[in-house]
Amino acid sequence: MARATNAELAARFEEFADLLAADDVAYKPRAYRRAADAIKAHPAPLASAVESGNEEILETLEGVGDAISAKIVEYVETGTIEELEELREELPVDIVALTRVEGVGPKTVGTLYRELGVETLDDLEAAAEAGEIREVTGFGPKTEENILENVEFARTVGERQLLGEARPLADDTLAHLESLEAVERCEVAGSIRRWRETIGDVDVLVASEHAEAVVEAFLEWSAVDDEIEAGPEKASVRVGDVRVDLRVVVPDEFGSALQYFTGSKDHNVRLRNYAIAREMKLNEYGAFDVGDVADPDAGQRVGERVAGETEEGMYEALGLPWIPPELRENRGEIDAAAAGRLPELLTREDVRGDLHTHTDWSDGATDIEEMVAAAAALGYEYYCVADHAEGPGMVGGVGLSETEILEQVEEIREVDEASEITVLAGIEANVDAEGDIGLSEAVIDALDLIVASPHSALDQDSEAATERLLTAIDDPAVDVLGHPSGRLLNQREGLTFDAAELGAAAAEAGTALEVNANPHRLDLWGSAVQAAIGEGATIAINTDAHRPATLEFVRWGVHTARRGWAEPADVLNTWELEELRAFLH
Ligand code: DGT
Ligand code: CA
Ligand code: CA
Ligand code: ZN
Repeated sequence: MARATNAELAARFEEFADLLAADDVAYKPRAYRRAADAIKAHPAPLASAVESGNEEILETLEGVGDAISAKIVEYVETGTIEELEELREELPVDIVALTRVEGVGPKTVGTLYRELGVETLDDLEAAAEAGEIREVTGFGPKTEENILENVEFARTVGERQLLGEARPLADDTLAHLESLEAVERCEVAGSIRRWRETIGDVDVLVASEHAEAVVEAFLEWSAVDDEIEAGPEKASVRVGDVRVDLRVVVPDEFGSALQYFTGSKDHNVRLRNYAIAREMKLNEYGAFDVGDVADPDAGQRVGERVAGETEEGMYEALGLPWIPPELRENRGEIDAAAAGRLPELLTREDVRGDLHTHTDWSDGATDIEEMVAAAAALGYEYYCVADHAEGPGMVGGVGLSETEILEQVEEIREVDEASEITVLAGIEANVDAEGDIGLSEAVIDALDLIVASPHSALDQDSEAATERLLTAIDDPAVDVLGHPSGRLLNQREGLTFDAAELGAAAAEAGTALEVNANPHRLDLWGSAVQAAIGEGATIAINTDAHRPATLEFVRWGVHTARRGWAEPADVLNTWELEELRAFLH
């Protein structure tokens, strides 16, 4: 048995908490969830500590006492927790899948199991379709409708990893491989090289004359939890929840393999057809001139090999410039390359500031000064504090009242005076279901920048959502429409709309559309950014940071904007301060 990772341990306690909640047990679920959070956040593998007799470390975790620590030890030593097994027998429901349906929590799962025998997503869908759910006490037609709308989405999520989680792992994998003598070159491929917002698996490509030695060293890497499969030139392993595929090729074929395994599949299909029309043949082994070949399909290596060692060479063989991986989604990049009109994509160095960030005035972790100091350390020229205003979607006193906003503006002005960078006074207002932001003229006048974001009624239909967002875009007070869809990757689909329509309105109104760089959001996303800037819209790449460290989320935002073909001029926060000021309300 492979050693349990912290992620795996945490998942067990989350399941435990959900099953207890489904069983209507009080208090315990919350305790188990807290323990799961502490386990996840712990920097070193707890299982190794337990195995080497350092069980005391468990009790230092927040929310972990004798009982939970005994269960951790039990799981590490036996691979199961007896109490959890009993609970699973008592409640044989696929709690993880069922609770992925928006609006369905553990308690609902418990009720629907007891009343209707619902155990799986299929059972849930069947019960909703048969109209059985509305008959259960406490449920109604609205719940049933919700379930029918969201069950399909729940089926597709949960299987993919967030870019923000998988990319650091990919970077670690590269660092490990680069340290090996046998490795001449290595690169990530697949969706992670294209910076897709979610990742099915991590693909890694190595150039080496000694494939078996590379595979062996890969399998022995200490981060590997499980071997999935292995052969002489490739291997697949599991690291935490992520599958990593390694492929080793000879250096002479590295470029063609990299091009092939980067995808996307649609890009490759289009590129191969482009090649065929030019009497060329393209595959993972190279680019081949097949002009003089009777049957180009006779084998993989027919014709004269003209490229393959480098990826640039592969595109060059077709008369094309190299195409950045973020663009390889078959959204017009091959035609643009052929016409010499590829965008000059922005880079992180182009970003001069962050326009949507939080402090402990609302739900951030630290004060204004600390956030500003962190922004200055990143080399930013300007920085906007945009804490939450009170309003729809803000609960538990998180949002600031108008009086508090005006107080905060004064403090921001003081910090600005003392700071080497320009600090702008902003707010994150709430776009209500009708598109109104609910701020008085006095407050609007006192602020430099207003981000307006939807935080409530995120299950509106497309028509209502579009009208709502267009109203906010057209509001002269609004400078940036924050996380326009309100989606949470793997959790919530959010509002749906035609991004070109929003983009056209935003261009007209002089409102920027946000690419929220939080890896759980990435909202807007590549295709939406492309559609919006195609209509002349300006975007803003903001981290929505709630603590200094997450200002680094800008990395995910920049690559997401690149997936949307963004050039520096398309991005508000690459502009000089004076240009930015002229754009604001
Ligand atoms: P993922 O892992 O689901 O996030 O997406 P990808 O794009 O990483 O897909 P993956 O891991 O299945 O394969 C990596 C790349 O290899 C893919 O982007 C294109 C290439 N590839 C794999 N299988 C095929 C195939 O059957 N046909 C073509 N044209 N390309 C393929
Ligand atoms: Ca992949
Ligand atoms: Ca793969
Ligand atoms: Zn926010």
